[in-house]
Amino acid sequence: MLTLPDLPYPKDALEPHISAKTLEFHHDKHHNAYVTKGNDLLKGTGMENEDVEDIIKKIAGDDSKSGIFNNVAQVWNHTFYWHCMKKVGGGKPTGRIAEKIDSDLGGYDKFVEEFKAAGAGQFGSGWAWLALEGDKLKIVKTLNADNPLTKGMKPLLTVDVWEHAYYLDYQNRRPDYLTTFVDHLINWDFVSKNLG
Ligand code: MN3
Repeated sequence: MLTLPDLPYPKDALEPHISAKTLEFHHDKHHNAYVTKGNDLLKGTGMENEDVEDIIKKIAGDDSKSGIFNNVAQVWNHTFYWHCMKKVGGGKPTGRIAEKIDSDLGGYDKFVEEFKAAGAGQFGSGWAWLALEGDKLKIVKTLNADNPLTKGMKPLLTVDVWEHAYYLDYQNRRPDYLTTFVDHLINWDFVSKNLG
């Protein structure tokens, strides 16, 4: 059973970077639609009560279940994405995540460059991620609903680069949205928690 979680902050908390209007559409309409559609499609499959991450890993790549996968993965991705942002976030992190970024990715500036390039370079709809592959940080981009769980990686941070995530505020300027995300929105406390 998929559920729509509340946003972890008020709808206007991320203004002026992401408007309340965007969050209203993105959470109340888009995320909610994935929950509704996903639950409809899960009915009668025997997977109704399974853990969302388990379903994603189990049916990834199965063409006969792509409709279920797309909706279930989009539910997980969005719930994760909301927590990746906070009011007055962004900028250079500290602590173990900062040390890992230095050792695995060549430093914060390099992370920024590669993460933004992944988001800007994802043709069409998708997501850019910071993930752990084994013990190493990796920046990856995924198409549509796909996420790093399907490749055995552990997601630490994501940015939604579907147009619905930024079009009301940035129109076609996806690179500006990505720059704002990195400079003002990333919730490094959440990323650090995911790193463990
Ligand atoms: Mn979205």
